[in-house]
Parts: sequence; structure tokens; C-alpha cells
Amino acid sequence: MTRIQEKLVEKIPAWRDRIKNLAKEYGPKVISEVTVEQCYGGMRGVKGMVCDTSDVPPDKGLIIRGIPVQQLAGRIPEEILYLLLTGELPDAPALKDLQADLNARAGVPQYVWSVLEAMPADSHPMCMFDTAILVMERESVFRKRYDEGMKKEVYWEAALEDTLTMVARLPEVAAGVYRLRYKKGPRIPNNNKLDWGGNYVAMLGLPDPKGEFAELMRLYLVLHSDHEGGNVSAFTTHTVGSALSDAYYALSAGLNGLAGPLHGLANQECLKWVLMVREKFAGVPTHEQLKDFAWETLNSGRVVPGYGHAVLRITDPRFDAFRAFGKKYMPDDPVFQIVDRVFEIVPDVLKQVQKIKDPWPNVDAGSGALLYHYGMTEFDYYTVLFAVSRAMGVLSQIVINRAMGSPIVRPKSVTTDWIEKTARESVKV
Ligand code: NMX
Ligand code: MLT
Repeated sequence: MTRIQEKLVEKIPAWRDRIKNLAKEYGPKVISEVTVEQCYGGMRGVKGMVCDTSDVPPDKGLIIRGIPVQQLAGRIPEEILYLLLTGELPDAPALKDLQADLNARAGVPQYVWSVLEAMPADSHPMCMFDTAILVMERESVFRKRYDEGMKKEVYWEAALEDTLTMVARLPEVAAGVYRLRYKKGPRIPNNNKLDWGGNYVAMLGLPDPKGEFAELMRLYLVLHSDHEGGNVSAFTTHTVGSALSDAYYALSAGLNGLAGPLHGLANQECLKWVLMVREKFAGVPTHEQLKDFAWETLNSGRVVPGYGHAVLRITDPRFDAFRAFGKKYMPDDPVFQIVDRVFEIVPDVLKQVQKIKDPWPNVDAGSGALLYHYGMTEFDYYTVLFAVSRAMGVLSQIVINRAMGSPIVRPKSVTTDWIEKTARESVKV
């Protein structure tokens, strides 16, 4: 047994007991109400699901297993994966063990490349990435063992198998997509002497003489790893997984949601917007020019990408971490300077639009400029990086949910007739 398996075997019984006792003691207690507005408003703020891997208080931002993300910025992604799954950071032997396990599982089968190579040359990198995950579904240990009659108590073990195999392979798949889609030459093989993030950078094949790009990538993979349970990618992964579709189906579904411009694709949209600014003003614009451009975007009915959030009501601490990286390594880069100037101007513009609840930057507002600095200029690839990282969180949530015996997701929907009648009656009372 690996250390991560041992740790979960040790912890799961207590987690199960805790939930069982909570449900027994407080089952009927009301903890959230639903308004008509929320029914039509994407269920914003409705507390109707559980996620123990992370939490996002609106005034604090991401907290992974009790640790604010700011305090995790110097960690490597493998440590975060261990933390997400077990609730603890690994000690040195546990980390080494996890890295060895991931290395042993690495290696993308040839049939995946054959499928990707057969796709139209203009396929979106996210579509290629998600297709690769779905194609590997035939290797699901969960599906095989389910077909053999696996008991519910051990579902999580099979889900963990699928999780670790996918996590081990995703950097190679993602780097392969990059090299194929942008005609960068042959794939660069996996190097099992490197850490997960460093290996990903090496397989992308971009020059990194000082190791700064690898440092950025580790940070990137840590910061995007999880964002509680209700965001589109996590919620979709959870819902699909709750039908006991295996983790390959569930992850691919969730990442298809990440590919939307209001979710993870906002990072490509954001850099596109920043480059448009650079072109229009032939460099870094003045504050006045930028203010006008932001209004132009809003008045044309478009969103300012990278700004606003469904939950957060402060500057996203993940944005702060990227900004600090930019200030340290590329303060004179005009693209980074534009991002910084946007941060000085856009919140005040958005504050003047009454309907916008959060005028502050989210995680996508700054990351693209940093990637661009290190030569990754193909911005429609950026969401794939987000996806490699987010896989750690949503797959960990699947393992935990299978361990907790979470049932199939099936909230009750109502009709507009029903809402109308119920709301009117409640006013009469
Ligand atoms: N620019 C323009 N309008 C905005 C923005 C923005 N940045 N943010 C919110 N609004 C609008 C929003 O479109 C909605 O308008 P309408 O009622 O006409 O549809 C109104 O303000 C109220 O929205 P909120 O309640 O403030 O935000 P909501 O929770 O619905 O949506 C986002 C959250 C993140 C989808 C929204 O802020 C947005 O579209 N931001 C830009 C895209 C983006 O950066 N997405 C990335 C999110 C992070 N991620 O990686 O997933
Ligand atoms: C995320 O990281 O998933 C985004 O910030 C979106 C969200 O939490 O709703």
C-alpha cells in the first residue's frame, strides 16, 4: 500500500462517522433558504452541497483543507494533491512515495495520440485535452471493478486508482496537445527525474534557462487546483460522478465546463483583451485611455474578462499571488504592466455598474501575462493549464465523495407556474 492509501484508510472511518452522526443528530435542521431570485439566479449562495477539500469565504478567498492559499504558494502541486485528498500536507517520505507512484503510472498510451492526431487541425486545445481523457476511459479501474461487483465501501479505492493514473498522465497529454496543435515538433518524452510541474514544463519544450517558467508553472498548478464544490467544473464533475460514472467520464465532463468563457476560458479571453489594449494604444495606455476602453467593452455588451466573481467579494488572493510573481520577475514587461494598470482602473469602473456584485480581479486576470512573458503566446491553450491543475481538486472531491457514499445528485426543480403560485401565496399569508 502507498502512503496516501494508508493515510486514507486511517482517516476515512472517522470522516464517515462524523457525517453519520451529524445527519443523525441534526438531520432536519434548516441551514439555508432559497429565494425566488436564487432559483433564477444560478442558485447563487444556496448552501445545498458539501465539499471538504476546500472552502471559499467571500471575504477571504480560497482555503484548502484549512490552509489559506497564500500560505501554499511556495509548495509544489504534488503536496497540494496529497493535502486535498487526505487533509494533511505530506512529510518528506510521503511526498517521495506519491511522486514515485505518479512516475510509475505515467506514460500516455499510443491510441490517445492516434485519436488526437486524427482530430481536425483547428480543434480547440481544450476539446483535444478533454477528448484524450474520455478516450482513456477504457482503462478505468472503477468501471472494471464495478462490473465485477465491487462493494460500496471500497468504491473510493478504485476512484483513487483512476485519479492517480489520470493525474500522472495529464501533463504529458497536455504537453502533447500543445506540441501537436501548434506544430512545435515531436513530443518530448516524460522525464521521471523531474517533479510533476517541472516535467510538464520540460515536455512543453519552451526555453527556460533560469528555471523561472517552471517556478511559475508550479505556482500556477497550485493556485488553480481547487475552488470549493459549486463552481461549474467541480459541480459538473461531482454530478456526473454521483451517477457512478467513473472518474474519466466525470473529469472530462467537468473540464468541458471549464472551457466556457465565464469560467476557465476567461484566462484566454483576458489576455486577448490585454493584447487588444496594447495594440490599440501602441503600448501601455494612460489611465484615462484604459478607463475609456473598459467602458467601451461594457457598453458593447461584453464582460471585462478576469473581473467579477460569483462568490468572492475581494481581490482574489490567487490574483495577488500572480501579481507578486510578475512584480518580482517581469516588472518592465509591457504586457504585465498593462495587467497591473487594468487592476488600478477597472475595479473603479465596475463599481459604477450597479448590477456587478464583485468589481475585483479573479484568478484569470493576471496569469496569461506571465505565461506570455515566458514565450507561451498561444493563449487559447491557457485553459488546458488550468484544467491540468483543476483535475487535482475535482478528482480528489470524487474520491472523498465515493468514500462518504454520497448519493446520486438530484435536486428538485420547479416550474415557473409553481414559483408564481407559491410566491403569491406566501405574500398573502
Ligand atoms: N464585466 C461586465 N459585466 C459583468 C462582469 C464583468 N467582469 N461581472 C459581472 N458582470 C455582470 C454580469 O454579466 C451580470 O449581468 P446580467 O445581469 O446582465 O447578466 C451582472 O453583472 C451580475 O453578475 P454578478 O452577480 O456580479 O456575477 P455572476 O455571479 O453572475 O457571474 C462571473 C460571475 C465570474 C461569471 C462574472 O463576474 C463574469 O462574467 N466575469 C467575467 C468573466 C470571468 O472573468 N470569468 C472567470 C471567473 C473565474 N474562473 O476562472 O472561473
Ligand atoms: C474557479 O476557480 O473555479 C473560479 O474562480 C470560479 C468559481 O469559483 O466560481
